[in-house]
Amino acid sequence: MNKPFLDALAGRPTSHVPIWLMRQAGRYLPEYRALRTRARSFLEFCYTPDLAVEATLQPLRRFPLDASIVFSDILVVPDALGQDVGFVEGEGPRLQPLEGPQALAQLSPSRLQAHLAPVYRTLSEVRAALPPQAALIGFAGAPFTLATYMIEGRGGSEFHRVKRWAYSDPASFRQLIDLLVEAVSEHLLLQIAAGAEAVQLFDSWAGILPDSQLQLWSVEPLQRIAARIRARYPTLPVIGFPRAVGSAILIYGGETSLSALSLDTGQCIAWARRNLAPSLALQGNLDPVMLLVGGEAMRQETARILDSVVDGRFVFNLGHGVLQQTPPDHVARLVDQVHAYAPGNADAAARGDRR
Ligand code: 1CP
Repeated sequence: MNKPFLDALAGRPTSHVPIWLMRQAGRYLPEYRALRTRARSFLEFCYTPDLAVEATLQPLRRFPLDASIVFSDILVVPDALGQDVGFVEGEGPRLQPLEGPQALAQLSPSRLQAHLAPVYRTLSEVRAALPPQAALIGFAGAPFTLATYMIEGRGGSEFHRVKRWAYSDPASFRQLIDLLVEAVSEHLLLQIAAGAEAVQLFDSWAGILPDSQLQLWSVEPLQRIAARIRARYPTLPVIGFPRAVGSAILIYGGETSLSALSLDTGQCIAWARRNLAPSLALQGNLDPVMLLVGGEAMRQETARILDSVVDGRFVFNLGHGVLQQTPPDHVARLVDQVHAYAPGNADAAARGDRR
């Protein structure tokens, strides 16, 4: 059976605009919150295939989504490298921060495959259980975003530590990025071997860097990882999500061997489409707060996004992850509206009519 998500990424015609949502699994679903109580820690949850398979499939049971993303986290890579990683309930990740270049010696890439074996098992079990139209996405954090968590110890701060390291000692920062390019490439190749049909690289913190540094620490690492995947799997879609980089998104389109770019909420899809290579697929970019609000505001904004896409290489998504307070019913309406859309028939799509 044809998978609309894979067809759209490859530029083949599809019966409808495909849709999946970043963070489509997780706390906004009551069944996830119930399942979550069965593991003591979030990492233990991620490393228990029975639980991770179920969490991956939960959104697919509710909504006719075109893709599922394996339930895991970007921070399983630093964990597999031997860094101390934990998650504080309601707050987010906490890592024992890397204190300087001497800490690099403590990271051991050789245990990655064994440590992450449960993630690969989860992928192969999900692949066997997916509805026929749905594709399976594997993912990893991009090297710069992982380095940010590894050096800062958490997300969402001022990011002075990671920037100071990168700007003042680029040689040792490069060692860390190179190590992460290797680890992330290996992790993605193993996910593909286990059944992932596309992969997405989350560079969630790329937007904190000025353009000159972006090239070094975000664009080039993504390019190297994509090239490694291409060498083994020439047609497998590699999606990049460099968040909050503004007009620098053009650098990613020009110089990486990425097959698609996922646009954050601040990007204009029509502008990106005009200025990026036609062979590059786009994904995005409804504001997650629109999904949370729902109703007429969401309907109009969704119709606007759909109408601004002029060719078929498009996958509907959010500009960032589903927010925890999102009513699941809003997701159902969004998926219906996107699936009902036919170009030039925005009104029917807006009513959620099925074709
Ligand atoms: O128990 C819980 O609900 C913990 C919350 C949670 C969940 C559901 C975390 C902690 N991670 C996840 C799963 C997850 N994380 C998935 C799979 C689920 C799905 O998409 O359906 C994915 C793809 C991620 C990716 C991820 N983790 C990113 C990249 C995307 C983004 O949001 O920018 C990042 C930055 C993380 C780190 C992380 N892990 C967890 C949280 C709360 C965070 C973000 C914290 C921060 O803002 O720093």
